[in-house]
Amino acid sequence: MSEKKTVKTQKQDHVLLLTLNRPEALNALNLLVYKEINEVLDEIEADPDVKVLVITGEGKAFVAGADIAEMSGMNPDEAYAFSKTGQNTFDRLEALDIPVIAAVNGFALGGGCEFTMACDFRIASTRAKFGQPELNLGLIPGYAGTQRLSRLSGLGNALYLILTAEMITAEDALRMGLVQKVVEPEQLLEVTMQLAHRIANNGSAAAVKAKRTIRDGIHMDFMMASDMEAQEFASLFGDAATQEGMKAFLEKRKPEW
Ligand code: CO8
Repeated sequence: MSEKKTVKTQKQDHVLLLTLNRPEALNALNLLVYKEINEVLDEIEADPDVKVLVITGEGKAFVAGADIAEMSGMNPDEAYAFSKTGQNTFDRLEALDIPVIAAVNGFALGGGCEFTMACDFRIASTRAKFGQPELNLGLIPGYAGTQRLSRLSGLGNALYLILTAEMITAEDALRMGLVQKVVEPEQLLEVTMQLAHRIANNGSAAAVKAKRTIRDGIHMDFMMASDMEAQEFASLFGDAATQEGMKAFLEKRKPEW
């Protein structure tokens, strides 16, 4: 991976760890950060050896939102373009073949909370804080937070968080279904990387198909989506790893992948 100013990457076996690295501004999202995240996504798409992406933040924030300093001078056309830059980047994360896990180390506010929601699931440190504080700035979420939050946490929680602009703890986020697991800060990366390695080593073709089937299916009618599932399920029977997975179970041994 090439050298970047606002993000760092580190590859461990088949897992790529992407660290947002602008701690002096609490990893706030500006155009350079988006450009560099997109460069990393280009590199991931060109490297079949990367099977899971983990994203975290340097310092006390995951991401404290869109960069308010950069945003404050924008006219409506520029604000629309900035919103679309964020939306397109997060849509790309969702559309990435491989699973993406957010390891939420600290503040995940506004665009930061929206960023975590575009990842496939979220593991949070007890220090993490979530919120959509845009109303405090006279704004509404602009990176599809109005849509993803209600899908992940339900309509009442989305309306509550966006209308009150309240900052909530990781435990509250867990209760709302916004995060899947809460761990002590010193365990965050260890636990998340273990999960990532487990997914990477567990028949990665199946992980890609599982993500795609769930992500595409949510936008479809139930009958069409379940038929797509049957087709994707069946297509794995041509895969050597699938045959090995079932054979190993019957032979009471671990699969050799
Ligand atoms: N943008 C730019 N700089 C930021 C941001 C941000 N979102 N958040 C923090 N910073 C900067 C601070 O200005 C400060 O810089 P400096 O040291 O130069 O003064 C530095 O980071 C450290 O921050 P604090 O001193 O404020 O740290 P605290 O620990 O006291 O407070 C908080 C931490 C509570 C997280 C506080 O920084 C805060 O409230 N930040 C803003 C949170 C926020 O409102 N986020 C939402 C932003 S809006 C948004 O995300 C909309 C997304 C959709 C955009 C659509 C495009 C148009």
